Order: sequence, then structure tokens, then C-alpha cells
Amino acid sequence: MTNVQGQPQTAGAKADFDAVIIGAGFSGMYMLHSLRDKLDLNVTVFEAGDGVGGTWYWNRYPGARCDSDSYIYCYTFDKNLLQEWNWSERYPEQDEILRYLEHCAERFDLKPDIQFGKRVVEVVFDDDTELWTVRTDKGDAVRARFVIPAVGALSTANMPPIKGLSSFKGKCYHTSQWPHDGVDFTAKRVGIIGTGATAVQAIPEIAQQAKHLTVFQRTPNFCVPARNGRVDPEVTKARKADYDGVRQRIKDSFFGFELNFIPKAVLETTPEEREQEFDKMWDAGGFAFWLANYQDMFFSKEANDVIADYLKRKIRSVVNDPVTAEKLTPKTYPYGTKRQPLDTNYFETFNKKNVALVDASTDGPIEEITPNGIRAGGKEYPLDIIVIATGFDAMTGPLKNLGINGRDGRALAQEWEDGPQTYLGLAIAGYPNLFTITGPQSPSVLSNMPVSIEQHVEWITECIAHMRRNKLTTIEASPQAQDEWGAHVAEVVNSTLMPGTNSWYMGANIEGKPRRFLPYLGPEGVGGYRRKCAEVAEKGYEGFVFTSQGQGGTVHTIAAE
Ligand code: N01
Repeated sequence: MTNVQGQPQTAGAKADFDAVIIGAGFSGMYMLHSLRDKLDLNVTVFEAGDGVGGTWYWNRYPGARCDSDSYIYCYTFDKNLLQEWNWSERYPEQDEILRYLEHCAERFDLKPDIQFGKRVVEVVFDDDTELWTVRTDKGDAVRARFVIPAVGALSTANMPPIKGLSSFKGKCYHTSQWPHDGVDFTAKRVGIIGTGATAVQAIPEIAQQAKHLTVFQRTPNFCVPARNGRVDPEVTKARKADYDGVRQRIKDSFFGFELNFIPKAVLETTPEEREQEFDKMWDAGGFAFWLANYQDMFFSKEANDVIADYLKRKIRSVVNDPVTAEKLTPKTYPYGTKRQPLDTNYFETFNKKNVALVDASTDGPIEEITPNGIRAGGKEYPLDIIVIATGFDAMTGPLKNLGINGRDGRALAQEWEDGPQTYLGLAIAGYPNLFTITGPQSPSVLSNMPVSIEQHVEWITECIAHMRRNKLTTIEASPQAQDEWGAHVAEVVNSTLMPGTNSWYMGANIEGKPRRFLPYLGPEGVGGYRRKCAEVAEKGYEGFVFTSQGQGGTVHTIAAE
């Protein structure tokens, strides 16, 4: 075992570990494998859960499944793993994805280096030793050269600040903190708050079991059918034979899928021509309608209206009651500027006799939770179970909660009060040797996550290998590079329709959260972003500052452009 500078671990090293990774989901697991098995570093992982899986460990609500096609919602770094694993469906359920991640943990022997049931509560940089001290809620305090929060973008639950929540006498569950032994809805009156991607998956499932389901909707959503099912074995065989090609295509693509925009403006098409294209995307199911539509969809309100009209007609054609159909039809924001939920019988569910919709704008908003149910628009809805599907304090929440204090005692939670500031969504000025995986201001949630996770893990690994080769002690984003990156992220998104919508991408779902676009919607997508990160590395880590040999050592500055 050697330390990060290539010296034997025992040769006067002060750190307990070369690296501490926080979280054992998709990103933390690959980060561990990569640093431990490629660079031979001494690494430990702290994981709050009692098992691996991250998102897939916690989100066990009925209907939970991935929205990306399974053949690309997986690790692609290991050719044998790609060949040996077989998914049962186009969009596998939560328990199957969790089984896959458990299989990966066994296959790469990760568990011995993961400390389960330990939540990190503080991460503090020491200016003198240039080491991080990581503390957990179980009393651990370990020192490490590098810290890599692999905490996911959607892992801090948003508990809505609704009056009376704790007074409810029945059972109440947030979808992301679901009981491991499930919830029995039989003969129960159930209320669900929220109609985002989670609720769109859960509502049809709960409605099948519950005596009655009341859906409390604040904003209606544009939904597209998932079209889940078994994948034709011949298609699977062909994909497996061409995984090198698949991998290259998703890496170079805009969103990490085998999907590309139609290189044409919808406003230049005839109604017949575009209706045919819309039908094709609708029939294909999945994200095609969102991410492979006409190229002006995200830029022109007029173009967007044409596309949204197709989806509105679909809602009206499925929902029998015209009043309910109107309530379910989005009218206040452009299509695609909120995350696209994929559905299986979502709108059809509102035709069932045991399902009712309470819409905030027409029936009145939720006023309070009472001991017996939910009061909205002056009326009380009696309930036995409340399901809270109100999402997450996305992207910044998980990082702000870690108690991160960087150089000179600066606190990340304070510095980000007006929104995240990062360089490439990978590093933060004032926080040396701390890397974020799929952090704010990187493509992250606007991509097929495993593609972006692998890119970040591989970039970070190569960066640490570079430091090792060159005997460098710390790396830190320069404030100038960080400012320029922040300005670029804002400039790019401001040319689209995204900033005008109250979405969690904008932080608009959390009261008091600054209105900032949180991910990066690069002009060339994840492919362009990957090339940018590679170029930064090729230019000697442009925009980063290195030190060597500890405090007082040589400072190497590589200026930003
Ligand atoms: O959360 P959301 P989610 N009172 O924030 C409403 C990923 N995901 O858990 O739209 C009343 O999207 C809120 O209303 P509004 C995916 O990236 C992945 O559904 O803010 N209502 C909205 O309807 C997704 O985008 C998969 O007006 C309140 C809902 O609650 C992300 O997770 C599957 C409220 C929250 O929707 C989050 O989805 C599922 C309040 N106080 C999800 N506060 C995969 O397939 C909020 N709402 C991998």
C-alpha cells in the first residue's frame, strides 16, 4: 500500500486514509473501486444506510423504477460486467437495481472498505496539516488527504413546511424514506402530496390497492408513457455485441442517452409532418419526446407551445371527466423545463372511481394537516395514510448538510447561501482536495446519471494520479476560474426557457432557496462538457492551483483562460 505521493503508507504519513468517500451509491462505489484498485490508495467510505445503493437503497416507494433504459443505466467501465448482467425489463424496479449494485459491491469486493450506518456530520480542513478531518454521528474522526462527497443530487428529502404535519394521527411517509418492509394500503384512505416524477410512478400503484386515494396537486405535469416491458432478447444480444459503440455514443451524446434532437425547427414543419414525428416519439416511450424532439423546443416559446399542445391533447383524450382533464393539464410553464415524468397509466388512474384530484389552483391549496387528514380549500379530507412525494432539496442540500469547513475556517453552507459556486461542478475554491461527483454546475441530473458519474470518477482518479506522479499535495480551484465557470453556466441557461419555470432545477421548490439554475446545460451537452474537462486536464489542470510538500511548499498556479 502506498500513499498518494507514491511513498509507502507507513513513511511518516499523518493521514489515516488517503481518501474518504462519503456515500456508497453508484458514484461512491465506483470511486472506491477506482482509487483503491487502480491507484492502490488507502480509502474508506462512510455510508449512512445499512447497505450499498444510495438512491436505490432509500427510495422504495411503490412503483419506484428507473426512468433510463436499463442497458445504459448501469456501469459501463467493465466489459465483463456488461456481458454477464441481464436486466429483466426496459426500466427495472428499485429492488432489481439494488440487487445489481449489491452484485457490483460483491464482484469488486467493496464492502470491506465501506463503513455502514455512519452519517458524516462534519468535514473540516486543517490549514497546517493540509488534511481533512471527517466526523460521523457514531463518533468517528478520521484524517484524510482527499475527501470526495458522493452524496447524490437528490438525497436530502424536502419535508414541506405544512402546518400541523406532526399532528396527524395516521401514518405518514416521505417517498425517499420508505419503510423497508413496505406499506399496506389495503382498505385505507390515502392522500398523496405532489405530482412529480416520484408521485407519477407511485399514484397508479397505490390506487390499485387503496380503498380511496386523494391526490393533492400543486402544479400539473406533462407526462409521457414509459412503455416498460421485457426487452426483445435479439435487441439485448445486439446491444451486448455493440457495447463499445453504445458506450462511445452515450459518452458523446447530449444527455447520456442514445437520443439526439431532430436537427430542424418545429416551426419550419407542416402540421402533418410534425404530428408524425410526435407519434413516433410518443410510441417509442421514455425520454425521446423530451430529449430527441425538435431542436428549438427549449429555446422558443412558440415552438414549445406547438409541442406542448400535442401532450395536452393526449391528456384530454385519456381522462374521461373534462373538468379533471383541465386540472391535469399544465398551463403555467413551457414543456420540458421541469423534469419529464415517465408514466404507466398515470392519467388513466384518474378515471378510477376510488381516485380524486384536489388541485391547488382550482380547489384551493393545502392549508394544514389535521389529526384526521388534510385541509385544502376550506375542506377537510379524512385520511389514514399520507404519502409525501414532495421531492428533494436538490443538488446543494446534500453538500450543505455535511458540515464542510474549508481553508481559513470558511463554511460551505454559508458561502452557498446565494447559490452554489464551483469550478466545473467538480471542485470549489477554498476547499482543497475536495471533489464533488455530479455536483451542482455539472450536467448531473440533466443526464443519464451513470454516464456522468463515470466521467467524474475517472477525471478525479486521473487528477489524483497526476498529483501523485508530480508529488503535489493539494489541488484547489482558483476563484477566478470558479467565477468564470459560474458566469458560463448562467449565460448558457439564460438562452433557454428553463430559468422562467418554478422547478427544482431552479431551486424554486424550497422556500427561501436562492433562484439559481443548479445543473449545467452545456451547449454541447455531456459530450461537450467531457471534452472541456479533458482539455482542462490536458492543459495541466488549467484553472486549478496546486501546492506541494505541505505548508510553505512551492505553489504552482495554472491560470484560467
Ligand atoms: O420531486 P419533485 P420527485 N405543497 O420535486 C409538490 C428524480 N426521480 O420526488 O411542482 C404541495 O419533482 C411539487 O409541486 P410543484 C427525478 O429527477 C427519478 O417527484 O413544486 N405540494 C411537485 O408536484 C425527479 O425530478 C426517478 O408546484 C408540494 C412534487 O411535490 C426527482 O427525482 C424516479 C409542496 C415534488 O416533485 C424529484 O422527483 C422518480 C408543498 N409544500 C424521481 N412541495 C428515476 O427514475 C412540493 N410539492 C431515476
